[in-house]
Amino acid sequence: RPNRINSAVTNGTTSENMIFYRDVVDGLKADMKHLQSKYFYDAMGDRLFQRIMKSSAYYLFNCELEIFSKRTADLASLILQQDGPFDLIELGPGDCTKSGYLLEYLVKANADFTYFPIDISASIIRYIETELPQRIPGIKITSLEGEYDDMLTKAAALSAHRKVILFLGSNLGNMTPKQSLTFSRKIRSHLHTGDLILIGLDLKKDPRIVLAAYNDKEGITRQFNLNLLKRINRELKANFDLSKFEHYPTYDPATGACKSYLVSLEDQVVSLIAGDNLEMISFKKGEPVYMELSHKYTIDEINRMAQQAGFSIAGFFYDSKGWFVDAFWRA
Ligand code: AVJ
Repeated sequence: RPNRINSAVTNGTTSENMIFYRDVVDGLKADMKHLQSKYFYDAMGDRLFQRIMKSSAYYLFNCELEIFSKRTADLASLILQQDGPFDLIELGPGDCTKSGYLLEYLVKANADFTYFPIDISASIIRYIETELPQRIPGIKITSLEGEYDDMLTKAAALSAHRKVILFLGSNLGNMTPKQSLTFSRKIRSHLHTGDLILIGLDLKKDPRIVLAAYNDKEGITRQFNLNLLKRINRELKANFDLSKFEHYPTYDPATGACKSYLVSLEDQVVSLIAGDNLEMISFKKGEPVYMELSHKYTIDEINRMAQQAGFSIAGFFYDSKGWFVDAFWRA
């Protein structure tokens, strides 16, 4: 039976709602209106992201799945190079489709480890707790429901063994390169010399391929972005009219910044309510709301980040197209 550790503020309490409210209002009152993409993942957002991963345009998932399904033994051998029990901590595991290959391999190899999935989504954590033990009998799980930062601190406090961290799916790409470096240093501060992190990052490539991944023809990514307005309507008693905003993805091949916006199609005012607070936000016709960054890197940029965060490079795994990399960094 999996253990579970929760943080107080991610239990559906009012304080969680107030944090969401403050983040949304602060973001929408800023000069450059913005929302935080971590809020995409309510139950519907989880489902839409699942559909994005199955769409042919969103190559990131297929590339990394290829690495995990075809190079499982090589990934595992890097982890098993060092002796002794270890803790395998995954940030943002989703449904473990990719990491599942590695987990299953390690369990079958009788590796002595506990799996710590960290996710902000309660439905993801529940899914992992029920499904994973059936898929991989014998796996030891302690789930951590909450934000990466808080839960990583908890995991580090709980862990008495060497650590291997998985941070897959270009999840780090949601942070700016500067924030990513800060976050990498933070992870490093929780690790001991010799500990490993396996980090999945999307590589700079033909800009048309990148842009198409965030502009699928079925319009799932469009729905994925608009769904955050729906969530705000429901949870913060707002009155966004989804038909008055349009999904606008961009990619700058020079910086590697792939950004998506929702553009207001007319002058409009939207109201939000939390407790006794009422906020009115006005939008100009053509005004963008910055929704998400999905940053793309070169190998040199990835190596530089690793070094600046206090890691050495322990190995690279590419998909056959060379579009995506899973990089092992050693503390
Ligand atoms: C889950 C954050 C890696 O940025 O590529 C997919 C989310 N956004 N399509 C990404 C996403 C639009 C995805 N990450």
